[in-house]
Amino acid sequence: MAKPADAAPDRDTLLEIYRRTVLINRTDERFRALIKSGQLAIAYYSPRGQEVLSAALMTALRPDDYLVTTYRGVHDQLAKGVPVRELWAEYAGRATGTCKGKGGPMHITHPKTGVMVTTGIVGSGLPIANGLALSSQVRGDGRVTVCCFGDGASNIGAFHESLNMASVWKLPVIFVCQNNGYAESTRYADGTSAATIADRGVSYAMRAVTVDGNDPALMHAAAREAVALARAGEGPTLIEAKTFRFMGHYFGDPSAYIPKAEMEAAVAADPVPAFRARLIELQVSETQLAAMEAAIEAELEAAVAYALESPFPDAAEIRRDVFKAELAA
Ligand SMILES: Cc1ncc(C[n+]2csc(CCOP(=O)(O)OP(=O)(O)O)c2C)c(N)n1
Ligand SMILES: [Mg+2]
Repeated sequence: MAKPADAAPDRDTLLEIYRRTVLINRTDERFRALIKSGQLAIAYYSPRGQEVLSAALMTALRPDDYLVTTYRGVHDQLAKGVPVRELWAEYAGRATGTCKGKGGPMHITHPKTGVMVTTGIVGSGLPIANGLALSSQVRGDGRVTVCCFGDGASNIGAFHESLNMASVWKLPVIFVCQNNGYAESTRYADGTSAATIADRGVSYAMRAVTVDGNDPALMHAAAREAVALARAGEGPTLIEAKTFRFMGHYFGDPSAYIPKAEMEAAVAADPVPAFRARLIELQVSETQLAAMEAAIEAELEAAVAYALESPFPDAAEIRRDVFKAELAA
């Protein structure tokens, strides 16, 4: 068995997790502002509230490890390292985007940083993640595949089939359920029979843990341990990371189905300012944090300008990258 990870990440790792957290947080803020002002017309599913989870998780990975994520995936994509400019250009449907503007927000792919699939079909990422992990097992390349999905996705048949198969074949895959308590407007307990998502791992003889996804140290430790096991050939882990989404299911969702007290409690425990306060307690200086935040905001401004100034794809592109003949041409 691989050695369990130490609980606390070192200071540099914590700072890197914070950097990714801020990048996600500010990007999300900009997306919502641009959509609201009419400068961007896209379907958008905000990960506000889930930033720390993703930043802590991806910091435990190698750049060449694979990621499969969902429509609510901008936090995962940024934390995994997709270049900010190309990411923005793709969300805006421009020819300079990661998929030449032909994927859009629901289909971000960037193999150079391991982002292999983003899908809007709930639960469909898990079997694909198994396929990626199987390819690594066969090639012996030591890569690990992380598959992110929501609590609602754990009620889809493909989730159960995939956990079973991954366990039987001891695949180097980590299933990360970002449990934000809701699937569209359905509360967890109204649609999910198991007390915890981790309980579902038991049926498949899979190592499964529940962790506070909003705690950078705990989330990072859980991810590191799962990565070490997967790389050592010890098979898959199911991580249930508890979190909350502040902005409803889709951009513009009034979230009337979330009780006011529940929302207020979540906002009071907002993981982003809590993380910043923790760094200050650890004697990281205000100046250092402010400089980091300013650098991210400058990079972001440049990326937004780059995306909005980039052209839309040419109509002649429509068939390219679809059929083999066009690929070869
Ligand atoms: C197979 C399938 N069924 C239904 C939908 C409609 N749908 C889109 S998102 C969603 C809720 C998913 O909730 P969860 O897995 O908890 O993810 P979250 O949105 O909370 O991140 C549903 C039912 C879909 N896209 N695909
Ligand atoms: Mg959910």
